[in-house]
Amino acid sequence: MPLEILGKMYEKANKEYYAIGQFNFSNLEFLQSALDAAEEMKSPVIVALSTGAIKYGGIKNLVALTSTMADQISAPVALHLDHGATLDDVKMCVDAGFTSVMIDGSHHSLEENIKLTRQAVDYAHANGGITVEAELGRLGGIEDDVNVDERDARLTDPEEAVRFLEESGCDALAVAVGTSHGAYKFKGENAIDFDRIKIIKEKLGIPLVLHGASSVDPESVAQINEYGGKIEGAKGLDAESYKKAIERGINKVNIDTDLRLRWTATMRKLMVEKPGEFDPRKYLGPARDAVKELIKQKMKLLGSAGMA
Ligand code: PH4
Ligand code: ZN
Repeated sequence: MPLEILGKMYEKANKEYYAIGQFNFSNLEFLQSALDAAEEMKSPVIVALSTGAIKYGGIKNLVALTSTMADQISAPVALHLDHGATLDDVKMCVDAGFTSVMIDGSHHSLEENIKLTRQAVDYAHANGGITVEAELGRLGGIEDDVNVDERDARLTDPEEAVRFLEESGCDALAVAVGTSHGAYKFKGENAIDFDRIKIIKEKLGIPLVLHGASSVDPESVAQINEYGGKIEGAKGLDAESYKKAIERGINKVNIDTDLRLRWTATMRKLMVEKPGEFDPRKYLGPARDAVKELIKQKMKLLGSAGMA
């Protein structure tokens, strides 16, 4: 199928309370993993490029690859810009054929964030009805905060979110509820403000997005360390947290770190076990398969399997 507008994929997910996985990529193999998983699981899928990934692979190459590959499968695929920082980022991706963009104005004041998001929405909607995700609040662990006022100042404020939606016109909102990017999310138990998700969903009704949602699978971390790596104190979301977040209204779950960890674990093991191997296909292939299996498990967990 041709690349699908993400807003269309959201309609069913929002109504039926399941989430679609966003899987970041910057090369052929990660893209193959995500699309093959989607086809096998009959799941919608979002593949995403950050500005860093675009710089790495080249926008024309990556868009051509994605749309050519999406054309050959029947599962719906959306191509999304992750954490666009400027209006120029958004325009570049809309013009290049992305079907969803994120404008991340969360580091600006509320007024500036609204203004920037409104400009992104006007451009994206006028040029192909492209879906726009915005972000309100700051990502980051909440257990580290000593004081509740400080914590609340960083997490997404439900009343502010109502004003933000009315004035920016965004289609989906990334909420700050205690998750963070990378492999070191929590020191102790998962500390996510699930009630906040529910309150925001009730007030807004639009698809909500959970960034920093990797599980940081202990098996991958252990395998990396066993074969010469050094990753200490890594921790991510447990399966129960996915369930609770999705029940309360999360419709898009961003996963990148988990794919990187599984990839690295597979490669490290192969490099050690087969020191004479120098055909890249012999180690890139198994890493690609391992990432595909991981994505299939995620699709089941998120409830998107069987929804294509
Ligand atoms: N993301 C991924 C951001 C990747 O610049 P970059 O290519 O490294 O950016 O938006 C997530 O929310 C992923 O969360 P995770 O780290 O928990 O997988
Ligand atoms: Zn993110």
